[in-house]
Order: sequence, then C-alpha cells, then structure tokens
Amino acid sequence: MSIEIPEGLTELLQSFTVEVLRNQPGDLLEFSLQYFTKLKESQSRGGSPFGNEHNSAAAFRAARAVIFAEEPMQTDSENGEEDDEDVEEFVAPVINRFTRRASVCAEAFNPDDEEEDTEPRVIHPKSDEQRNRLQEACKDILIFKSLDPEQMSQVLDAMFEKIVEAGEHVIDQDDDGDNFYVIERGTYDIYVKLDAISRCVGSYDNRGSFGELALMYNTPRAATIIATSTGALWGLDRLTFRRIIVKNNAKKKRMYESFIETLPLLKSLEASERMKVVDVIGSKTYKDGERIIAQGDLADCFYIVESGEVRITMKRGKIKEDGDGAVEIARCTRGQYFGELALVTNKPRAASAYAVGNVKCLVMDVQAFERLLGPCMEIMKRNIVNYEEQLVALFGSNMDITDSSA
Ligand code: 1OR
Ligand code: 1OR
Repeated sequence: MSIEIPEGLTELLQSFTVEVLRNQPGDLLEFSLQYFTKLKESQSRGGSPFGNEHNSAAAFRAARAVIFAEEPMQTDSENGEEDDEDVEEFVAPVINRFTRRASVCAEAFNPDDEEEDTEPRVIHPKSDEQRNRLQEACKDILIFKSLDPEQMSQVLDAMFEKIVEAGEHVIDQDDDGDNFYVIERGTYDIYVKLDAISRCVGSYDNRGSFGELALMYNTPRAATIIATSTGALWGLDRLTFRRIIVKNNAKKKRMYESFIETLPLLKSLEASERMKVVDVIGSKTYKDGERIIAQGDLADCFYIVESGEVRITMKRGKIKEDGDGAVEIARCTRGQYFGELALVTNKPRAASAYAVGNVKCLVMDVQAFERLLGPCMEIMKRNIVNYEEQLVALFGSNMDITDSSA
C-alpha cells in the first residue's frame, strides 16, 4: 500500500521541528499554536514564520532525526561546536509566560543591534482598571525610568498580572530566569544560599521589583523570593525584557559611562561592577524646591547628583514636616551622593533633601545598593564619621545621628 505524502508536508514538519528543538518550549501545544498562527500570517506577507530564512544546519539535522528517526549526522566543521552564529541570530516568536527558557545560549536578541525589530509583540490585554493599577505600580520602577513613551507602552502591554499566596516561591535561586516582576502589593523575603544555608538577606514591602539579574546577564537566579503575604505582581516576559530593557541599557551605558567613571565613591569598584551600577540605576528629575527625601521617613533609595544642587536640612525635633527649626547642614552637587546613611544604619532618614533649581539624580534601590556598593562602604563610613563631628559643631551636643527619632 502506498500513502501519498502531501506536497510541502516534509518541509512544514521539518521547519516546525527545528523551531521546537531550538526553543525547547515548556508548553508544546501553546508553542505549536503560535507557530502555525504566525506561519499563516507570514505566508500572506510572503515571509518565513519567524523572519529567519535560514535555519542552522545542526538544528535542521536534529529535526530530521526527530521526524524520520534518523541518526543526526555531524559534519567536521561542527564537531564539538554549536552553531553559535545561527543561534544568536534566531529570534523566537515567544511570547508568553508559559514558555520557559531551556538554555542560556539560545539568546534571541543582541542589545547592540540598532535595527528596528519586526518581531511580534507580546500583548496581554487589560481592563482600564488593571492598566491604572499597573501604571501606578510601575511609576517608580528605576529600570523603566529611561524608557521613551513608546518603549514604556510596549512594556505595559506585555505585562501580565500574577496573584501570589503567602509562602509561594515566586523565584527559586539557581533556576533559569523567565520573568521580571514589579510588585503591586504584598511583602516578599529575599533568601540567598551561602555555603548551602539559605539566609534571609532582605525583603520587599509593597513596592519595588525583582528578577532582573537573570534576564540581564543570562545567569541563573541569584536569590529566592518568597511571598510572606498574599500579593499581586506584574510579570514581564524574558524576551520583551531583553528586547526593550536590555537594549535600552546599552544606550544608558553609553550615556553614563564617563560620568560613572569620575565618581570618587565608586572608585573601589571594578570597571565591570561600575557598569552593573548603570544597568540598575534610574534617572529622576526634581523641580526647584521639591522634596527628595523627608527626615524620619523609611528609606529605600540612594542618590547621586547628576546635575543641579541639593540642599540637606535637619531639625532636632520629632516632627516630620520641614519648617521652623530646620537647619541647612549641607549641599550636594554633581558627582556627590546622599541618602546612604539610612541604608547603612537601617534607620529612618536623618535629614531632608530638597532640590535647589532643577535637579537630576541617579537613583538606586536599597537591594542594588547592598548588592553592589559593599566595596564602597569604607568611603561612606568615613564620611558618616564626618557627619557626626559636624553634628556636634552645629547642634552643640552629641546627638546620635543614627537615632531613628532625631
Ligand atoms: P534574579 O533574576 O537573579 C532573583 O532573581 C532576584 O532577587 C534577583 O534577580 C534580584 O532582582 C533580587 N542578591 C541577588 N539578587 C537579589 C538580591 C541580592 N536582593 C534582591 N535580589 N542581595 C541582597 C541585597 C539586599 C545580595 C545578597 C548577597
Ligand atoms: P539619609 O539616608 O539619612 C538624608 O537621608 C541624607 O542627608 C543622609 O542620608 C545623608 O546622605 C545626607 N548628617 C546627616 N545626614 C547628612 C548630613 C549630615 N549631610 C548630608 N547628609 N551632616 C552634615 C555634615 C556636613 C551632619 C549633621 C549636622
């Protein structure tokens, strides 16, 4: 009996299998659905489904092996080596939170590639109410700060809501990175394994974001994040994160590299560590007179002045509002930092900070501060001793600068 093989079936299955093997999708059915939908769309435009006209020889042979139960042959040129070039070029269609990354080498995107991307966008439709909540949660997220409005709107489109229960592991250390998360609400503990013992090294309290490191640097997850209450998160898939955030970080590096290199505070860092600082900082602007820090508040950020001048004021009373009795104690200009004291001492802000004229600051969150600025601690601590001496001179008594009520 002979069965006729319809024309095109072999090629169709081969191309499909190549993409499956290269992407190693977590949800095969979902991937297939997207593949064939995309194929249909691209046929009407006359292109290949993923805009990638040539498949790597190795993946192609592996696909044949799957379809025809052949032994995959190796050619001399491939012995021992992956077909890296093709793998780098390939841009997966994906797409959504079901698809987890199988290996760190299958990178979709080269951040230095300036070409406009033509890849399909990830869109998770949202109600107005959801979009408002999402916008509110994202407004202070530092790595979103330097995105242009179009990039930001693509990020918001791609984000999806995730409700978590107390005790849930949102991220497990050493896993592959799938999503970046912005916190809408809830508290979360950060655990890091040291010598096989997991220790709680910090927490998030109803704000902030996490999960960027594995996506930025193609590394396994550096920490475990466990919800300690019910909560709501907004996830951003790996590919959209890389396509937009990592690409933008390459620009940010070019913008801030020379400034960062001049900062005395960061001189104890390796050059590569200084660039990691650039990856996570955000630039914020303040108008004349605007308050940047309020004495007595809980602290979650550290600041470096990029332009303009910042006035630091302090009062001895326990009243939070600035007003009578607040004394100007210092000014910070380009290249100087402030807001480190509360992070180092784990106490509320010891002073207030106000913009004098228009001010631009580079801002870093407390987790990045602790993770990256350890080597700069000596310089900061020397300066804190200096504050203590000044405090005595100004207020005449040895007031404890690290006293939370001061
Ligand atoms: P990720 O993709 O590696 C875990 O997944 C996330 O935890 C990580 O990105 C960060 O967003 C977040 N060290 C490493 N990752 C941390 C840390 C941290 N804190 C939060 N994350 N440290 C704690 C600093 C308070 C340093 C511990 C030695
Ligand atoms: P923070 O996190 O407590 C307020 O938020 C910031 O003001 C503080 O970190 C310092 O970065 C900054 N004493 C205390 N904080 C100071 C001082 C200061 N100067 C700047 N800051 N003194 C001034 C010494 C010239 C001594 C008190 C009179």
